Amino acid sequence: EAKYTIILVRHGQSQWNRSDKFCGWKDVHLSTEGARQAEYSGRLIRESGIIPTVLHTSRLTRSCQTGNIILEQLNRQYIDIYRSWRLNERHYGALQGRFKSDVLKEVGKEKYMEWRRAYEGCPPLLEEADHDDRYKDVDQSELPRGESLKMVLERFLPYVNGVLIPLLEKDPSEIPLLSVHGSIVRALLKHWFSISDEDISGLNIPNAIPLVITLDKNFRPIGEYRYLDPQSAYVEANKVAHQGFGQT
Ligand code: DG2
Repeated sequence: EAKYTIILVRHGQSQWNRSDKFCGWKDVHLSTEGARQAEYSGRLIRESGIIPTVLHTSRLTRSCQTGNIILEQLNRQYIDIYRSWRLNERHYGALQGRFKSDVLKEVGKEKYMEWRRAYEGCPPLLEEADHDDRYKDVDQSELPRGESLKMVLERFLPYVNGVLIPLLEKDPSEIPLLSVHGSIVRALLKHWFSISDEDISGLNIPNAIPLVITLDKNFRPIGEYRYLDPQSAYVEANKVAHQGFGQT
């Protein structure tokens, strides 16, 4: 029996998604198209009738902007917002700021895909973590210098078990909206839907198409997750998969 409903969305197109650059923890804003996508996302949520009552987002501007635009569309800007570095995108290490096509040319398809999509694929690390005021509440030794999806899952689960789930247990009628990043959505789906290490590498998340998950009283998923616009989700996820490979 369904007890909890959660909405997940990857932010709209960022300026670096648009120019095909690795972004990770770099604080890049939405593109004009990304803001438009976020509006569409808000409309989809409104039309679904599944109206979020609390927003969870990262400490990166692109997911905060997306969450704000969605709440504006829903006329719900007053709801509580939780922000955490644990919901940040995967840290892309030394690849951050580089063009995907350049990295592909430099290291070849196998390594490129391993860094982008293998569960344990860790990009080359930065020498120093990003010491930024927005992370001043975080134990600095916990700040990543580059992460695999597995490492993302490990730093993200304390948030699920320590914040998201307790809030739902307190009030099961809450509908959390997670306005987050590609890797956070992949990590969450892997965790809840027990996707294998191998299969997760084929899963790509489109920008700004919300997906809905229902869970039973033990926080186990009921049925599949569903995109609110499955057709666009399919087309857009395919484009994500091909980033860096040019137009062919
Ligand atoms: C992208 C993902 O993350 O890139 O960090 O560049 O969701 O914040 O746009 P997001 C990035 P890929 O792993 O899809 O190459």
